[in-house]
Amino acid sequence: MIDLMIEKSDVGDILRRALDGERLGVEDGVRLFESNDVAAIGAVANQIRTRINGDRAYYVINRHINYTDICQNRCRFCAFSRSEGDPNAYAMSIDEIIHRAQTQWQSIKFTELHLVGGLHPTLPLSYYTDMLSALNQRFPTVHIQAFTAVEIAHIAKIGGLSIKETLIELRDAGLGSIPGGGAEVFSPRVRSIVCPEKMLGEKWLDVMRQAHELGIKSNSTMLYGHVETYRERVEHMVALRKLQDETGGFMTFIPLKFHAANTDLSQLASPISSTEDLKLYSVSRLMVDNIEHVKVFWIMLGLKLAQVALSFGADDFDGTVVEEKITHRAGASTPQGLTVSDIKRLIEESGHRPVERDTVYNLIPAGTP
Ligand code: V47
Ligand code: SF4
Repeated sequence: MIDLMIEKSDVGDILRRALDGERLGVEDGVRLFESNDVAAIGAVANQIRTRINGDRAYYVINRHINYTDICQNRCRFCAFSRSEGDPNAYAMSIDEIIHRAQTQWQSIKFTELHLVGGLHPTLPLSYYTDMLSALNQRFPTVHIQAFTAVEIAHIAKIGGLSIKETLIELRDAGLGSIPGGGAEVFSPRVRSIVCPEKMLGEKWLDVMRQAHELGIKSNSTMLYGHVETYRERVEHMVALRKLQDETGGFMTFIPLKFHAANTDLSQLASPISSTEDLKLYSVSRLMVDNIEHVKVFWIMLGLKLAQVALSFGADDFDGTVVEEKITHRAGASTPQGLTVSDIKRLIEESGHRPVERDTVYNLIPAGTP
């Protein structure tokens, strides 16, 4: 069946090479995006996904906390951030962060805390290290995934330390791994339009390189569906793949679908169809051949399409999340969180086997409290 699909496809030559384990180039990726044969591209991506991860679809019991929405970058695609002095802006105290996690802990024993916030102009380095130490002390068994590469570069500047020194301070205070945000699209053209104040893509890659060299694993992302071209998407993926060849420190690649409501780009962005979304998951699986997992963050893609994406290259459904502000302020209609039984049901309905993992993809045997 798959052979017939490949034979008939306008990108059959590329799909055959991908299936044979050959690395694809930028021109191949661009042609895949230009093709309308999502069925054949998806079938091959699914075959490769199954080779790597079998019929497993991973999930994690986690709790997101967006500790502050005050941000000096004010990216044009971001509906979450506010300026300092805005009466609606917030910055949580360490006690408040602990309290939020604690409230959740009473009903569900999460294995991961996921902390992402804005670039606060004045909070000192000790705020971040104290936050990690306090969480680590209160929840010693929980993995703390915190601070995007952009936040880490900002914390370094605030603390007057190098990136390496900052990473060591954060690690010693309890940082387990780094989320994938802040990558957006590496192209300087795209960044100058959608996030002119944000650090360059090269800097993002450099922070990740240094983290990986210290043994701190991370995720990687690409924010798609705004002004980027197919080529810029593919070049972004190839840049991640190149760093992964060097360090092996990326655990997962997460395409993040742009939500336009309440952002400065609401007029500019062209809406992305579900077919295009699925193609993007499939092309990701084919291009980023050395990152083991492709995650569908159900909050951003929507539950039903996230289920389908598990057959188009994705193998990870992320988690229970509980509270999410970044996409919801930009118009997401998904719930803020899911129960474990909801996640398992959604994965099973999609024809896959739900497997609980911890943040760094150790499998958690069923029935573990
Ligand atoms: O860098 C901001 C994205 C990221 C919008 O590692 C938006 O598992 C869509 O780091 N529409 C921050 N996306 C969140 C982040 C993250 C999210 C999910 C999973 C993981 C992980 C990390 O959120 C930002 C940006 O790329 N973002 N605004 C928006 N309007
Ligand atoms: Fe700030 Fe992150 Fe929003 Fe950009 S995406 S404005 S860095 S919170």
